[in-house]
Amino acid sequence: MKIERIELQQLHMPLRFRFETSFGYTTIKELILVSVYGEGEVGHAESVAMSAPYYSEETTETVWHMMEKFMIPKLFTNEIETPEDVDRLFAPIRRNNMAKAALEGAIWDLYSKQKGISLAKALGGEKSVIDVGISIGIEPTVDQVLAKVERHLGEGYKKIKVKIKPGFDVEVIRAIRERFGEGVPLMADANSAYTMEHLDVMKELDQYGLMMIEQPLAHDDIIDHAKLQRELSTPICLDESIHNVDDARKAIELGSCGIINIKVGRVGGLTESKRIHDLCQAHDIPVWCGGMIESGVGRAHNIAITSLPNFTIPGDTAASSRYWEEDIVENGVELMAPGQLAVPDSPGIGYTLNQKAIGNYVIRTTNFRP
Ligand code: OSB
Ligand code: MG
Repeated sequence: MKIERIELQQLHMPLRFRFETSFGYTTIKELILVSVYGEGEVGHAESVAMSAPYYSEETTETVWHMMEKFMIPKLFTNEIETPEDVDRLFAPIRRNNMAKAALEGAIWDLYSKQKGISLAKALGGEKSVIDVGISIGIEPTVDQVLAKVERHLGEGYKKIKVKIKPGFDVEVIRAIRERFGEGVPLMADANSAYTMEHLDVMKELDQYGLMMIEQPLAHDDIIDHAKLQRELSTPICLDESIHNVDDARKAIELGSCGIINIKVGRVGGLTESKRIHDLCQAHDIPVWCGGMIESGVGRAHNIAITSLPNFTIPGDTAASSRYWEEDIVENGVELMAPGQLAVPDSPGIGYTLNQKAIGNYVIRTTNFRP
């Protein structure tokens, strides 16, 4: 694969609603759109890092810096035959997984376009349709959460995830169960807002038949999560704590979780996502694809990885129109049936960029050449 040009574009996309989690809120999503040009094709991906280092240590600015100073130069000075070569090339660079994943993902898209196959197929995915869920943020009142749950259940989403934090947890879950019943596939995501001191709250949550509790404890912990898991019958799902396949192996070995949330950006790319998927499959640990408030480009990548067989739990890839007035892919990523997205079978990510929309959101563009 000859890489002729790499374009980075920083976009600021206003969200249709304020998305609040236990670590902060987002009203404008900053992202870096990566376009890699080679042999008449172009591959795209986006960096999912947030504006500020509260979900992970990376930010929009650190991603740009790492790509410009260290990663793009490697791509221009080494032979690349497959996306796996990119994974190997970036391995000596410590962490900075979201920066790595954005470049590696664009090269996966380019590679599958050059081969004339879908990204899903290039990754080994076989599904043509995926079930998806939705992640509902922290709202000013429990009633406002209930209104959102009602709306999104009406759209057929197959999993309802609600964000919790100390003081906004049991009450929310109880209200959802009382109003919508035991049958709703429901889970809670704490984004590391609790410690073992909150064991009583966790045990209360354990009474509500949740599909899982996501990342209750520290972002860098797998030891306390193992202790907590032994106290609960609800599976723990790890998000922030898992950065690579070795983290996943250790968490499984320790019994720190029963489920893993795979986010392509958090684990450094599609190649590593596949490794984690395969390891979890071998250990009967189901996985699902998390979300980072992506544009349609990131959504398309999420759909492709979710087409792999051990993604048996609906992920957070909701429809574009939930987030954006206008997405940066033509027609947006929209539900084909209630709670379901189609896996495109056209080459690469299967979505065309909407250049006019990109023009409305872009605040910085730089081109790099060998
Ligand atoms: O923890 O899964 C998370 C958004 C930003 C950062 C972290 C998380 C999330 C979400 C949103 O839950 C998922 C989405 O709708 O994209
Ligand atoms: Mg999470």
